[in-house]
Amino acid sequence: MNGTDPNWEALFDRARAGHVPSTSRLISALEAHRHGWREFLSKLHRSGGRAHVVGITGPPGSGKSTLVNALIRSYRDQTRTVAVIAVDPSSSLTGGAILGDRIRMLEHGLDAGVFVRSLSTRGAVGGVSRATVDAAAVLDASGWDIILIETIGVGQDELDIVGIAETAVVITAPGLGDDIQTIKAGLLEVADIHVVNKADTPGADKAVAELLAMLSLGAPPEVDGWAVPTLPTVALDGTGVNALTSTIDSHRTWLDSSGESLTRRRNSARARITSVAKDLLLEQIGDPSGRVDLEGLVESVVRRDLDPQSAAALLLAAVTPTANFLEKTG
Ligand SMILES: Nc1nc2c(ncn2[C@@H]2O[C@H](COP(=O)(O)OP(=O)(O)OP(=O)(O)O)[C@@H](O)[C@H]2O)c(=O)[nH]1
Ligand SMILES: [Mg+2]
Repeated sequence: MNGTDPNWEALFDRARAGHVPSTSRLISALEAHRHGWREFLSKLHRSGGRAHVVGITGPPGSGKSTLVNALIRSYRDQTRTVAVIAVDPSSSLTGGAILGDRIRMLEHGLDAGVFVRSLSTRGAVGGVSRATVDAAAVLDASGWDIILIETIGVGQDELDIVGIAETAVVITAPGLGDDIQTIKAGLLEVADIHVVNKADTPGADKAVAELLAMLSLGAPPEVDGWAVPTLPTVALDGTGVNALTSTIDSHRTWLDSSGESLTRRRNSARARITSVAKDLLLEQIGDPSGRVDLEGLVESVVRRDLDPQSAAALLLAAVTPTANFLEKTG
């Protein structure tokens, strides 16, 4: 792009035709907030809503990357296209993830039906959850059938990412120290499907039993007709992976037929609108050339001529009535 503005339309046309480098460039340009990103995102929204977005979440070393690899194979056998967003693999405690991504890319690298992209929590303007939503929007609008988002799911930002997925698959495995306890309570609640990976290793039966016991104590295992299943897999050799893809499909069918899909889309639209609105306000407030005399308000509050609550109200009043956020920040 030679430092000039990205040609969003041309890139998008090529991305939709399946040109992977253009898809990569669009994701990078959005991540870096290159000129015109906001208008492009607005347009993308109209072309989206077809892909099945699936979150793959679990503690470090549970086998997420290996399972993603096996899922890719299963989906490709069904001639469906798969795009993967691996969130912050560099934060891995096991250290093997980046290598895993490389291997995955090598293995599927010549297959035009597979796209793999890593996003780091460092470097994404506005945070990794925003970068992930934007990347998923590009992939969805470009016509990918399945979008897998791999994340460790530890921090709040990552729980937000799980919320982006229509189907949340939570993985655990025996032998991860505290075993089942390594799944955070928050993750248990968001799981649509539980996977106990490494079913070939000792302790797998115990891990499944513990998980079932924990599920019967915590979140209700059945929500409006969807009984959250627990599936054993061996990601290394693909055992149980076809059963997993068909369970993921069943979940999508249930989402659509129960009306839960609409509820989730509403919730995510609501969260997205308010989060973007907050970003827009913060940009306006921080704009040094703006109408807002933030430093003047600061001095008044320090002198106690004004209290912070009133100053904040004055700030918002100065920002909102005349602001054209879309024009200003494009
Ligand atoms: N025995 C056995 N080992 C597995 C299985 N799946 C993955 N592993 C191994 O477990 C280790 C971790 O697998 P990864 O796929 O990198 O796990 P991850 O959850 O992506 O790990 P991070 O990205 O570091 O959080 C690797 O050595 C894998 O070979 C399995 O089904 N059985
Ligand atoms: Mg990994």
